[in-house]
Amino acid sequence: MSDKAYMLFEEEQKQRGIDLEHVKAKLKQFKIETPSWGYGDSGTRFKVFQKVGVPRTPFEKLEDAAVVHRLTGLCPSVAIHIPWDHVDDYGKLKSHAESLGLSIGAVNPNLFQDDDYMLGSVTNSDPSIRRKATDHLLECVDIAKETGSRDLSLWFADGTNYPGQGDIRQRKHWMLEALTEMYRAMTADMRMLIEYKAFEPAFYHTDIADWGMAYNYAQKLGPQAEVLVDTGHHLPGANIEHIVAYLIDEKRLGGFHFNSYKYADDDLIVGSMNPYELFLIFYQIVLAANDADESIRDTVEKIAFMIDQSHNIEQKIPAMIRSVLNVQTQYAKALLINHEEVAEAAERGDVLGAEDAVRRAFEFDVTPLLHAVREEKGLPIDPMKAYQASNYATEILARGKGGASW
Ligand code: AOS
Ligand code: ZN
Ligand code: ZN
Ligand code: ZN
Repeated sequence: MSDKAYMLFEEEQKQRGIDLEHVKAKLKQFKIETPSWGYGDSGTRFKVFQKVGVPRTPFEKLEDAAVVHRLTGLCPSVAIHIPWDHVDDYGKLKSHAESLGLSIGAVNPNLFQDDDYMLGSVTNSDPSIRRKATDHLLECVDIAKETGSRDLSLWFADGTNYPGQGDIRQRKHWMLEALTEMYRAMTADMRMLIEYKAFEPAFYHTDIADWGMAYNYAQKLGPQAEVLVDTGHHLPGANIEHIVAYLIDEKRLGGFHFNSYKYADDDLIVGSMNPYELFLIFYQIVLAANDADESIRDTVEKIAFMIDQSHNIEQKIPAMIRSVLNVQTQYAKALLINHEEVAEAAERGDVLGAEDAVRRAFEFDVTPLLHAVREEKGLPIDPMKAYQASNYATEILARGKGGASW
């Protein structure tokens, strides 16, 4: 991309009243956490395809994540999943991350892959299973202390497949009991991010099925508990950006799991199916980031932007690069919204004018802007191409087949 393209872009944005220096500064600060599990083999309930070159250990997953960060400048932290990323010495994992220019991000307990949890983990009617599940939550708090992680992200597969299978209200109490125990074990600088999901693997009821339930738990627990919005976890037609705005306003939006969906929790590459929705989510975030109320700005500041995808047929590393670039692109577009123009149109009752002021930002080609940002940060202007031109993809083939899988 030539300087000329950027100059034209700059001129056009200036005329619209957009301060590109501010936009660039925002883009340079932007961070997206990638998940360790996104680098391993994963798939569907039908088949997990084993790829050659997939990381064999949590250490190698970090090495792949470091490549994504080196090429995009966007991903300095990596979420871990326990026990998928179990190591004997988490201090060692932390220093390995640091030696690669990374840090360990959110710690995700896994309460869905043990036979004991078939009828529930923290909501199981068997007290010894509930104890085991809660102990795992506490173990994850300890791991977070060792890895220096701020966030604990919780997703529970708990639910039932048939009416009568479980006592919904009793399970609600057990859920709160376990969360309370974990909450009390957290240090003052930790956050509990509570994820919700409409269905799957449970198909009748899920114990934390929507944002309202997650929000209710967070409120009962205290200010260190917040809601995590996974974009794939809603029933069709849900207005995710409304949920986002609502939770920001309540100061309970802790973070995102980004991915794309066509039907349900499809875990496809974020921005590949519904980029406009992603843009509208960022519209709400950018709007709140400029709020007069400092506590709202503070909430936005602390949002953990994370990827949660399952790359079944894609090559893992380029899939992750594509994902974070897609997020960056929609964020960049949202930064081009002229909020005064939107507000003035809305004030006049000019519905079409307001919609136009929002949509127009989406229609800009932000390539010159992103190239400029990358150039100024000393990054390759096209990280996908840079990855393909590197030897990394061939070097990792030496790892062979049968690496880490979920
Ligand atoms: C599951 O549907 C959730 O999105 C969780 O965040 C889960 O822990 C993650 O996807 C890893 O499988
Ligand atoms: Zn998720
Ligand atoms: Zn999910
Ligand atoms: Zn998902």
